[in-house]
Amino acid sequence: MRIALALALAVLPAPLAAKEIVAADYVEPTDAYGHGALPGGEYAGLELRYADGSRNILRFEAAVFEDTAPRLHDFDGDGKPEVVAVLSGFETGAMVMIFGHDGEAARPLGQTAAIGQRHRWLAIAGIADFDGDGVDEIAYVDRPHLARTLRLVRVVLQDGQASFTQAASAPGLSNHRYGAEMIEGGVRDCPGAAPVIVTADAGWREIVATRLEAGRLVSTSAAPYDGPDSFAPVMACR
Ligand SMILES: [Ca+2]
Ligand SMILES: [Ca+2]
Repeated sequence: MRIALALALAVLPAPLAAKEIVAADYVEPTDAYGHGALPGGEYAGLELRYADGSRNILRFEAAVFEDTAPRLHDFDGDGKPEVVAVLSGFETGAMVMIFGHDGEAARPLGQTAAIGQRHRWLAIAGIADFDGDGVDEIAYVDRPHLARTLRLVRVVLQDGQASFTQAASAPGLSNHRYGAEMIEGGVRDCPGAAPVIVTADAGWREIVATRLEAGRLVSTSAAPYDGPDSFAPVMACR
């Protein structure tokens, strides 16, 4: 049995080397989805650019990218980044999706469950290892204008597949005002300190710092909210 398996593997073609992603951008702005929560923030395509100078564009049927910018992050520690984007299905609303290059093509490696309803969005705050266990989490606000729930999702990337499990969640937080062009706040990741998610409270009166402690999200008020610029001192490393 073992010998047969070895022979079968021997005749497979050698895998092509995965292309190294060096940049990503949303392209082809569209109003096909017509949500408008993020002005100018709905796109038909995600362009990936590679170290060898080549590029390609990924598109989906009945879905658009709805986000400010894709993020490069290395989830499996091989030194090469994957790409994190927000895709909104016309019927299902937003989901977090991770992309990589498998040697033959760029493709989705996995995605979170969609929110489940058209024109329901999520805004990513940042990506870090919030509890220091060596597995990275993505922090995002689920429906920043409605549910206003911060979610931390653990991402395991193995054998080219990304799997997602919710690590923690906390209500009463937001990082996007309906109709604003930017996601506000983010993740403060300073040397020698656990990463902190920085958002507003649900009513946009305060800036709130949230940490993962013993598996729970713990929030503290950091400063009054007084416009997008008021996040800067809270985001800075001290
Ligand atoms: Ca990687
Ligand atoms: Ca972690």
